[in-house]
Amino acid sequence: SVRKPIVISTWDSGIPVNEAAFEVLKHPEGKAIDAVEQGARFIEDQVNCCVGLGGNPDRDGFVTLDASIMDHQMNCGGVAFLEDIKHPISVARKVMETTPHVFLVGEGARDFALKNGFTPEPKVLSDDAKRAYEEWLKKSEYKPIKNIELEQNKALQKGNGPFAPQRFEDGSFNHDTMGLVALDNAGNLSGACTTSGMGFKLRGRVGDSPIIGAGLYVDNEVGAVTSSGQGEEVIRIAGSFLVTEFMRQGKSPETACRLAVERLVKINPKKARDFQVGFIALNKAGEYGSYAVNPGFVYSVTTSPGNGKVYPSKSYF
Ligand code: SD4
Repeated sequence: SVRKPIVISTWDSGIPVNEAAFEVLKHPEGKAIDAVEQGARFIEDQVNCCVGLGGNPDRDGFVTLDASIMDHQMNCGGVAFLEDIKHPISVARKVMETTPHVFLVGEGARDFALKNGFTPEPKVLSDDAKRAYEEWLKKSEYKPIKNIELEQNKALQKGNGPFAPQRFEDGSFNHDTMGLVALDNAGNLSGACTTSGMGFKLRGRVGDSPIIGAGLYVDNEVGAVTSSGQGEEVIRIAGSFLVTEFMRQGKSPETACRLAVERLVKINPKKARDFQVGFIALNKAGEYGSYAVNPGFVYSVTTSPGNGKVYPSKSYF
């Protein structure tokens, strides 16, 4: 039997995101595409290290946002390098629904947003981001850390928080892109992915999150996949598409994620010890799974309002 509706999302910060998605899915006619947009909007409204305008800036001190969305009919939209617009996921959806295009970036994406009624926000860093940036400037080293410490994850594995992306005293940071995929009552899949990208990145850098097939992919015949972690590594293997294709070949969601991770590690096993990538996957039957390169990745699963649970991901190392 098909387990639906269901929403799964990256990290423990996915718990309240899934709840927001279930505001849509609790209605029998609620659509997965609306659910994932609402979930993404929820976290774009929060101040945290890695999603939305409160996120960590690039190395020049500017917050630039990336997002993508995809529905059950292969419609998709993305925005990248978008500045001072609060809800990139909704701009991505507008691109998907109202233009002949899939992907808008930078100034053009911003102009498009303004023309479509989005209002520009003041260009100020959140207090947390300002502190992190000032700390980072002392060394100015681009050195993403892999993920949260295992001790902290032990608390997460019990499902008791902290339900927000983490930012560390020394300005280092955790990968906390929000990716979520959902299966609605009608049996349709959709997904969304939103991020401020890797903190202290080069200006203009775009990761996997807004790229269809890399940070997000949905094939309504098969399943839906999203990723978090070092985007460059995910782009290299067209990660979310690859996981989807493994599911098409009959692999379970977890096995499909594992095979993609193995593909990544094989490229350079030594280097792979030093970065994190995690995939989460949901299939048409509502079965789900995940796999990460390194320990520390967790994801959130919700099947009815209030029952969200955080699961630790298995990992290659
Ligand atoms: C990126 N995948 O831009 C994102 C980063 C991430 O929390 O997961 N950040 O590469």
